[in-house]
Amino acid sequence: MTAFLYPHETKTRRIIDISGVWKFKLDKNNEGRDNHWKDGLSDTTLMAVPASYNDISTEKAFRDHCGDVWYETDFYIAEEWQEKEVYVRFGSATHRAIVYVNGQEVVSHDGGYMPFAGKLNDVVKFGEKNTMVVVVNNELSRKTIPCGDIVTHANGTREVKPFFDFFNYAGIHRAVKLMALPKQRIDDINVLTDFDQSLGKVGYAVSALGAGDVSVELFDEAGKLVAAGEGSEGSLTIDNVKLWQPGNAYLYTLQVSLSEAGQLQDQYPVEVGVRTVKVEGTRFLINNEPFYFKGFGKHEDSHIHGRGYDAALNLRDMELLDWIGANSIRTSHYPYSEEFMQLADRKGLVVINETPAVGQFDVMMNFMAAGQGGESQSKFFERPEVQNEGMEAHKDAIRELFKRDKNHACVVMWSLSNEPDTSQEASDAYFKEVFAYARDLDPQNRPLTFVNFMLAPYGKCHAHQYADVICLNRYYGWYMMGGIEMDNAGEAFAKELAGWATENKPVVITEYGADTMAGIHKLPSVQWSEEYQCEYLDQQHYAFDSCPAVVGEQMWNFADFQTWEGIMRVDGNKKGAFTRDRQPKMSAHHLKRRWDKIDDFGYKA
Ligand code: GCB
Repeated sequence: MTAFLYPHETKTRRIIDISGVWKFKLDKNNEGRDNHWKDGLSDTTLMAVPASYNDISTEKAFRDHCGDVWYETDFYIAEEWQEKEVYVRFGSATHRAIVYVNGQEVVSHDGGYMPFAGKLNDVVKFGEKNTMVVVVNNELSRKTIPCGDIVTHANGTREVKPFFDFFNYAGIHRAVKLMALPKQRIDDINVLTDFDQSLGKVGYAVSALGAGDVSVELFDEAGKLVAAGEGSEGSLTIDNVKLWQPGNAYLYTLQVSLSEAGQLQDQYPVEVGVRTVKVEGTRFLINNEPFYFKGFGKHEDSHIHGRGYDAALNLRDMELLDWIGANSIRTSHYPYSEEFMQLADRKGLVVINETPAVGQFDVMMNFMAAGQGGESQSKFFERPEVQNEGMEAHKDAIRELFKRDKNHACVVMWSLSNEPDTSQEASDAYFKEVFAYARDLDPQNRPLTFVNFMLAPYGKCHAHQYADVICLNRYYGWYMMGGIEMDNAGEAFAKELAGWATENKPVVITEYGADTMAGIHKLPSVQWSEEYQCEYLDQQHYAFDSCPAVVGEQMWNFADFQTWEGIMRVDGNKKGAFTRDRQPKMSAHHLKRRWDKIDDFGYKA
């Protein structure tokens, strides 16, 4: 768990952020591992950490690199830290990394969106300069999560072909921190909240490394102590509880302490929003009230930074979500930074938290096939490599995501995969196992879902029976029935929804959208114009409003974002309500007018 508790400084924990500008080298000939680059790099250039490395250089070789890249930095560890356990912690490195300190491996990690930490005590020189070298690899296969392939061209160039519609940004995407932790320490904390009228309940379970007695104190936002308890498990009560509500967050702080013989060994705080989540029939209940999701599927994506963490961008996005009347997002198509999740808790933004399982459908340009429907050409889930190594990677991704994010009040549902090819019979056994695995992992037992695509419309999906909520990505009026046919898109969509409604489960439309170039205006409208995007939205909203089982609409996408280059994408996917630099298209104003009239309970004025 050392990596999974967020690196907060407390009375007992010291954190130093060593992000910045590091040395960098592309491994163009794939020779670094054999030639011991782990011991130190020569002929380097510079690279920002955190950031994707792809969009910083002017060379194509950087942007389109396939394989390893290497980073190096120097750091000191204070002599006083000798008494502590010292770690280096990466918020994420995409998609896998090995970290060497003074030439020795301290940690390796697979999976591009999760934290990991390596212990340094035995490899560092305290009080002196140490060198860290990190090799990061961006390759994808059918066995990795997310999925993709590598093709080798006639001239020998290797290319990563993602089975997904976003740029395969890579590098050290989140902050790198040194941590000095007590040897006897808090290792993991689970919270489970409930309430009965004005009485709030916070159940907790703490596990520790080493001996010690656990005690907890619960503080309100003003810093006033509202409850306290002893022991590693228990339940606290709060009089006149202030609930965590969508758009109106309230966060208590659970201060966990570990002491031995009256001496404090470790202390760690967890922010706790008191709320409940439940699915009942076709309703999605937050705090026992039906909730209506309004918002977007997003990406962590911006100019120059790529997928690198950007605090200013995250705040701007929160402002825009608030302005437009959104109450929710999906972390399409991978877990977002821990800092983003903290902001969502703070702002009352409801989150469908998605694993990086995307591209479980091995057709290039599969977004076209996915949107248009028809017969699947893919045999993805029949492949032994998918059923074995792929399944294991998927389970790892689920387990790590749940571990990292389980205590966030903002998380109301887990999405286990985006658009897997569930039109195949073989997907049934696969998802039966994946859902069974995930069921036991969340202490809060939140609803589980995956996101269904158009190749498995109502009546043809082999996995929805395992999901608590039906999530649908649909493009009626764009990939199908586009142009002059768009006038009938709403009716066609409504017809499919009427089928799903018979499942007696809530339905959330997790994607619907039309590519739109900001600044193109056409009367009458044509595809790609701002007018068309607004008319398209009207068709979709007509369908949603016709179906009482629909409890949410998350437009694709919040903002324009970068994709692989190709004949279908003009400098990226342009389905944003906002441009990539976060300015509104006409559709943003259009959505705002609708969403301002729909409250969080779905009441449409
Ligand atoms: C989808 C995918 C998303 C794509 C989108 C599109 O179904 O889930 O990743 O970007 O369609 O715009 O085609």
